[in-house]
Amino acid sequence: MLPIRTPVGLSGLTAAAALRRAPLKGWKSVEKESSIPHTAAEREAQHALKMGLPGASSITDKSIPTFSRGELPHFAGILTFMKAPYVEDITQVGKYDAAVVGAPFDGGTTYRSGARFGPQGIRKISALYSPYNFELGVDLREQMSLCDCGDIFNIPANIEKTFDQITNAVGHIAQSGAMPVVLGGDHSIGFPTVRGVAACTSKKIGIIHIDRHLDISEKDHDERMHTTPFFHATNIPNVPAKNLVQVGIGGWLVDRSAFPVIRERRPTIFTIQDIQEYGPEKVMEMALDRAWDGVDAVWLSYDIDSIEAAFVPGTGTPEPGGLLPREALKMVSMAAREGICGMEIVEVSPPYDHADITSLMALRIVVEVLGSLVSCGKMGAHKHILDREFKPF
Ligand SMILES: [Mn+2]
Repeated sequence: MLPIRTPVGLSGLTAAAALRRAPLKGWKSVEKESSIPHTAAEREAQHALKMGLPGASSITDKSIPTFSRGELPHFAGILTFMKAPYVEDITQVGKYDAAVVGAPFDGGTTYRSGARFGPQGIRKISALYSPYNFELGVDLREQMSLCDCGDIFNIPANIEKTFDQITNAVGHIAQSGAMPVVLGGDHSIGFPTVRGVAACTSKKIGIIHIDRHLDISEKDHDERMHTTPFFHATNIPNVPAKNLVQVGIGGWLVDRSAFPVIRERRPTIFTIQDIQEYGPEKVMEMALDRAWDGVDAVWLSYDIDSIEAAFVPGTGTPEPGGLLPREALKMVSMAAREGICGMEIVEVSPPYDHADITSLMALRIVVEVLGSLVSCGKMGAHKHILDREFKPF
């Protein structure tokens, strides 16, 4: 057992002594860890032995089975998101606090495709992680229940049929009470996902949209491509445009044809320069104020290309000069602390990725949101908005 260092006052100490005795956050995390149970981990280990048979007699650790089942080894296994249980029978999804679902669609892409492999890429690298986070002091396995629903059956060459499939899937999950976590897919899915959640409630929904691009044109190439989701999302009666907050915008791929719409609908737009000037925390405070103004829930739409292109090469429309990973993690964590009714992570394109770094960043965004929801007691807080029966398209 390591000794727990208690915080001390800094007055009367030399600078060097004060530094040595400063109450570092690491020790707070060490203390907090002792309050998290091991119940679910032990249950999983028992299950692994039962399903995978006891390990060879030469192995001292008797929790190791012959066939890998559950979390370990991290490089083994059939991959669901973080090896969460696969919910094959989708009528059972409501038993979980949050449900990951893949929307492997890149028919809305206007430059590099490949986002149809986004869910597979994110699931693959998700095998790396344990469910515990040191800084947040949370263990997702112990403190919430997560499942993986597999993927939505999208129609590769048909945007509109795919939109209906996505709305039906997200609406089904949302109505069950499980919080939808959608792995894209390109950003065209940002309209049908919100449409699914909005159909489960009479209440209003705001959107925090983190991206380098505005994605608010009515059409692109004559279709509802990945440059258009927020035009169509803010056409939904209970998704007001004034509660659309777009963060991280800038660069050379902002479509001028969208500006009449922007001037009319007046979403809030924070550029990267705003983030440089005010800092990510102040910007997120302002963003949350506007997104939550007069609504009952907020959806988080995260485009991985919002992050500096050097960190996320595996994406469809890279744009240098974006967020730093620490800024991105800080901002999604702040958004989650207020509670969200669901989220999507989009535009991860594994064919353009290197060493899984883009998929890893996307995974990190998702688990940062889940961890922050748990640590602030907001997991499941959105359920009060569910007051309308979802009618599938
Ligand atoms: Mn984008």
